[in-house]
Amino acid sequence: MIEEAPRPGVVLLRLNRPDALNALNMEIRRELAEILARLVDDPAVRVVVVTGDDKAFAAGADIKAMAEASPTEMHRRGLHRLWAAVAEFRKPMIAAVRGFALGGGCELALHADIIVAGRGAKFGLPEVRVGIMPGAGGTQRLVRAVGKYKAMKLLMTGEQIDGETAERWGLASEVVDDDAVLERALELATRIAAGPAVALEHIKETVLLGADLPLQSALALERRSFQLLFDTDDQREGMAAFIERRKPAFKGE
Ligand code: DAK
Repeated sequence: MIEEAPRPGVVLLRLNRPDALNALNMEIRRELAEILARLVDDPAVRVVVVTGDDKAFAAGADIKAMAEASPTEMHRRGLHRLWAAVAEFRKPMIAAVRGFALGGGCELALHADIIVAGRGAKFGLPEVRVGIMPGAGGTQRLVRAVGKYKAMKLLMTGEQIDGETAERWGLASEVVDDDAVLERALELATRIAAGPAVALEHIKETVLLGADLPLQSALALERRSFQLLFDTDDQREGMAAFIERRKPAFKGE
C-alpha cells in the first residue's frame, strides 16, 4: 500500500500489487486495516481516497491464496475483522476506480461513500465463476445500490459492467475519462476536507445506519445528530460566515 498526502487533510491510499491486478492478499488487507485504524483517529486527516492503478482498482480476493483453504482456515484468517476497519471508518472515503473492481475489489469500492469511476472501469462480482459467492457485503451493499434485478444479474452471471453503466445504475457517483479519475476524486476530497468534519461524520453515520432502520427511527436518529451539531464551533462559524457574507473557515471542531 502506498500512502500519500496529496492535499491538505486528504490521504491517498494506492493498492500496490500490480503483478496480481491488486488482488487482496492477507498482507494488503492487514495493511489497509491498520492504516485506516490509524487515520480514523488522526484529526488532521479529513478524507481518504482509495485507488489502485490504471489496470485495476483490485481484481478481488487473492484466489491463489484461498484455493486450498478449509472452512476452519478461512475462519482463522478472520477476514471479517479486517473488513470491519473499512466498514467502521467514520470519515468520508472516496474510491477512485480505474480498471477492474471485481469481487472483493468491488466490495471495497462499495464501502466508499463516493465512487468516481473511469469510463473503462470494470465492476463485477464474479465469485460465482469460481464456485463461491461474495463474502464482504457484496450481496447486501450491491442490492442497496442498484436494486434487486440488476444486482442479481451481476451476482448470478459474474458479468462485468463498465464505468458508464455503473454510473447509470447508481453504482458510481460520477463517471469521467480514465485519466481524469484520480484528479476528480482528489478535487472532491479537497472540497470535502475543507468542510465541517463533525457534520460530515454525522452525515455518513446517519445515512448508513438510517438505511437499515424503520423510517421513524431513522428520522429520530437524524434529528438527534442534527441537534448535536449545534454543539460544534463549525456550526457557529458556518452560520456566522453566511450572515457576514464570507467563506466559512471550518476547523473540524
Ligand atoms: N487472485 C489472484 N491472482 C489474480 C487475481 C485474483 N483475484 N486476479 C488476477 N490475478 C493475477 C493473474 O493470476 C495473473 O497472474 P500471473 O498468472 O501473471 O502470475 C495476473 O494477475 C494478471 O491477470 P490475468 O493474466 O488474468 O489478466 P487478464 O487481463 O487476462 O484478466 C481478469 C483480468 C481480472 C479478468 C482476470 O485476472 C480475472 O478473472 N481475475 C479474477 C477475478 C475474480 O474472480 N475475482 C473475484 C475473486 S473472489 C471474504 C470476503 C471477500 C472475499 C472472500 C472472502 N471473507 C470475509 C471471508 C472475496 C472473494 C473474491 O473476491
